[in-house]
Amino acid sequence: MPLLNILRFPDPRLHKIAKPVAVFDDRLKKLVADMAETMYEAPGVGLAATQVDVHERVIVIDTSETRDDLRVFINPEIVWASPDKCLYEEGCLSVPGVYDGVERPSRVKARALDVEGRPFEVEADGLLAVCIQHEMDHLMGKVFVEYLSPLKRNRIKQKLLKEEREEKRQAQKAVAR
Ligand code: K1U
Ligand code: ZN
Repeated sequence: MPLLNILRFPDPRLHKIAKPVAVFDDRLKKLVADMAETMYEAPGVGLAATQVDVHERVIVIDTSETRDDLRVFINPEIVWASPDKCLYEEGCLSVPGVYDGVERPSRVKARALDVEGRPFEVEADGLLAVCIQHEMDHLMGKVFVEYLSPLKRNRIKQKLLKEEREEKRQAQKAVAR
């Protein structure tokens, strides 16, 4: 199965709002399988369809240490969030090499459909709660750096643009050889 290309901040496509999934067919199963493979290979603990330029409400998450507990959330909603917050050092596959603290509700209850269209609910805390909220932000076109100060965000943007220019330069050099 092919690995999918992960969009990098500040790509404007990361700010598109995802639409609900309406059809639960083999195309959706293939998208989920490709997203899971891409997340495991990256490696990451989550991936939202927005990050692979598919603007539908699909998330994959595996926060287990053994990397064998894939969770798939189609059309997820947060139905309850705790009033207590926690600060977690977040990362993002679309913002490689950058980790920073984000404060979010420490526990959430999410409702979603599985890949067959069956509804389920999950109550989450710890990394799973952080990850569900982080991935659901992606579906709304929000990247975690938007919680940081404009100064930090701009520094991250310039750093990633510089890295992208350097990668393109190296690729052109390799073609010219
Ligand atoms: O959405 C993404 O880009 C995935 C992101 C999820 C996430 C991680 C940490 C806090 C909030 C959200 C990542 O997976 S970043 C990579 C990462 O944290 C990790 C990778 C391998 C093992 C353990 C963690
Ligand atoms: Zn992310």
